[in-house]
Amino acid sequence: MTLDLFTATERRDEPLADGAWVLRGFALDIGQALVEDIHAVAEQAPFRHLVTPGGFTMSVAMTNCGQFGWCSDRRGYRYDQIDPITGKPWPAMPPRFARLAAEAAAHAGYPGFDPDACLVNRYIPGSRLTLHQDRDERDGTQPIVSVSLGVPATFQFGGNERAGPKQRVPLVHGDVVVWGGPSRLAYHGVLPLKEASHPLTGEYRFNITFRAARWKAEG
Ligand code: MD3
Ligand code: FE
Repeated sequence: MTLDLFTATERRDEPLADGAWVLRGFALDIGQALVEDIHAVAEQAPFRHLVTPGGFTMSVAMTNCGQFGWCSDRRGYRYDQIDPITGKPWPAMPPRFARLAAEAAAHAGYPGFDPDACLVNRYIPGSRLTLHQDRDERDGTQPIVSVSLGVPATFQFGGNERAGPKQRVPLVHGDVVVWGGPSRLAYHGVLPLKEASHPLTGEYRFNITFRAARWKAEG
């Protein structure tokens, strides 16, 4: 038998910070189905590399499903009901996604989570997310739920100020993290992905984040 140090095999809840939990292995049993759902979403709304307002092209490729999709370009960050590439609404949120998000949030103490936005991130070796806050969502009482699939990554988690101390948290296939309450506006990022291979995703890491954007067009 080969010992695989990267694959969680059991479910376990780990406190991360005030209001934030790592639910190890929470999505493990539906991991393959989630990856298939991602491919189906990407067939309708292709992965693309967004440009930041500062003019940098992101190393992480992104797409969305659900009512609202997170978008970035030279004009800024926003949520949009229309995919700027296809000109069509984002694909519907797969029922399995919505179920998982609500179950994980309830498990972590946030009952009634009803996300209207789902951002799907795709990492290749070297892709990273620099330290940032997720502050484009209007309902600060709702958590964010994130699901990690495929190749493992190191997540960086800080406090409510950019300069504060940071924890490093390994996230592997099937891990779910719920961020709410006092942690909702914490700075966070993902270190450059290392080269590795996962049986379900090859060299890729996928991360799905569920959000209550509650965006209104009038700003
Ligand atoms: C902590 N994605 O898409 S998910 C993002 O792994 C993003 O792709 C990362 O950060 C990824 O914005 C990390 C974990 C995450 C998401 C939202 C948070 C952590 C968070 C909001 C507040 C605090
Ligand atoms: Fe984020």
